[in-house]
Amino acid sequence: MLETASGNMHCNTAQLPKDFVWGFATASFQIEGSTCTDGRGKSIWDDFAKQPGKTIDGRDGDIATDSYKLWKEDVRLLTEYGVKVYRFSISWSRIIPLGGRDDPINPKGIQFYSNLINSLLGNGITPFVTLYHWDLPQTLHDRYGGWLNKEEIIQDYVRYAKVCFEAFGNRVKNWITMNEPWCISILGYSRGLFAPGRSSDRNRSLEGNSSTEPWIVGHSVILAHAHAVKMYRDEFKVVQGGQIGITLSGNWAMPYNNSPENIAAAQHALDVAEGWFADAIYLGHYPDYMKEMLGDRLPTFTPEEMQVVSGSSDFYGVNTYTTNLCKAGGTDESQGLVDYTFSRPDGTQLGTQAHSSWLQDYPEGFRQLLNYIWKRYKHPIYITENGFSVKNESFKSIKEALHDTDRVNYFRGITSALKAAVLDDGVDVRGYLAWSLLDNFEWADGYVTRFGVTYVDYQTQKRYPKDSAKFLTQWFKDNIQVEEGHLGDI
Ligand code: PNW
Repeated sequence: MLETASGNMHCNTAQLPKDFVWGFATASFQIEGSTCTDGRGKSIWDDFAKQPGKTIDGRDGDIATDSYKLWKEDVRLLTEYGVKVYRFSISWSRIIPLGGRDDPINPKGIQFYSNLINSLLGNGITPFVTLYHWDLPQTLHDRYGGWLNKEEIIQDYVRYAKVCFEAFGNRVKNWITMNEPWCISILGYSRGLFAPGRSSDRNRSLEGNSSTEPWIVGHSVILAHAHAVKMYRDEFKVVQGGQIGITLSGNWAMPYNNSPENIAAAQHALDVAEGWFADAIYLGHYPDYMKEMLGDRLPTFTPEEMQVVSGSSDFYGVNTYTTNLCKAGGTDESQGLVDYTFSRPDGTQLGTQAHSSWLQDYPEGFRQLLNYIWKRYKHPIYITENGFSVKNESFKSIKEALHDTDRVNYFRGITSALKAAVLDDGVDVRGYLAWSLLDNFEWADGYVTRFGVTYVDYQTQKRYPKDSAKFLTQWFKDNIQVEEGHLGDI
């Protein structure tokens, strides 16, 4: 009936298993707006985005896609697209405006997410909930330095997580503790591009130390994650029965050419981009290469801490967008002293260039990454983000932008690579979430860079499905087995 890339004609084996889930992802600060509504406290992104020069278009997150008000419209879109799951994040400072373990809980914040969750479930959509997608309560940063203060932040994060499990855990069965610790640490505390914007570069920031702070922050994030997971497993899992894990950034790294240095460089790039967190969490230690590179600037885990960290994720959540060609000899520790390029030795480009400078389309790298993660970490994989920003989409008319051919091509390549990884290579991928449901606040890029499968007209906040939304809807309809299959395993 259906034919796969490998030419398999059997109906069922040509499709992803019936419990494979797909949907879209968003994050609180990127879509909600209403930053001063119903008792929400400030996050570190509120004022950061307002400082001159922090976002490309000088715009902030005060309105975003207005989803705090328009969330029913978002759920309607999800229903129209026929998704099985939706990944969103909770704004910590809506739940606990001042953030800390002794600070009051905001019932209106709880109510907002509770309504959203009920509405999703009522429409047959399973929520995947991220607890932390970069919007640290401002107060915690001001009080004690936020992620720089391990002892304090662990306790405050664990209490916040507990409040969420108590309030939503009867209905939410899929928890993601953290989104992309690499970005939290490197972009926030080394390059200074993301809040809180700390860096050794004094043109960028009056405070910060790029050679020490990112590694301290990464360490705190791992420990806060691990303690929250321990608490979930000890106090909630038996009754609530959900799963909990972490989401890591994971672009594929490919040697620039066959030279031994560049082959080693590609592994070094993976050791820092993924291994920093994944080796600690799934394998029980930091990568040797990081210890070598950083010496005593890399914090160490006590045996008691490692006890909590090791095995602290039920699955591997991966956010992946592109592939980097890797050349040895760079000076950037956050990339493992590796230079990245998209230009092959013969001068050709790896793939189609996105609006984001760091992103080109290369689906074969996606398949290789999935194989690498599965073989090395041996945990079920959820792709928690994957997507493409079409070049100059913001400068096109709406009508033109809706025909997002480069994004459709991107998803066409990715979906076929996904199918090959699952069906031909045997990689245990359980779900796929595209980034993003909507065009939204793209952090330091402001609103210029668009990742949505739905166009948002920021003048009216009207939403318009792009061709890519239709493509994904149709593809997953065609490529996941249906329950009432004639060959069903009843
Ligand atoms: C992710 N890179 O960040 C984030 O989780 C989203 O909030 C964001 O909107 C999305 O990707 C698109 O940027 C990334 O340098 C940041 O490869 C940087 C990279 C990848 C993802």
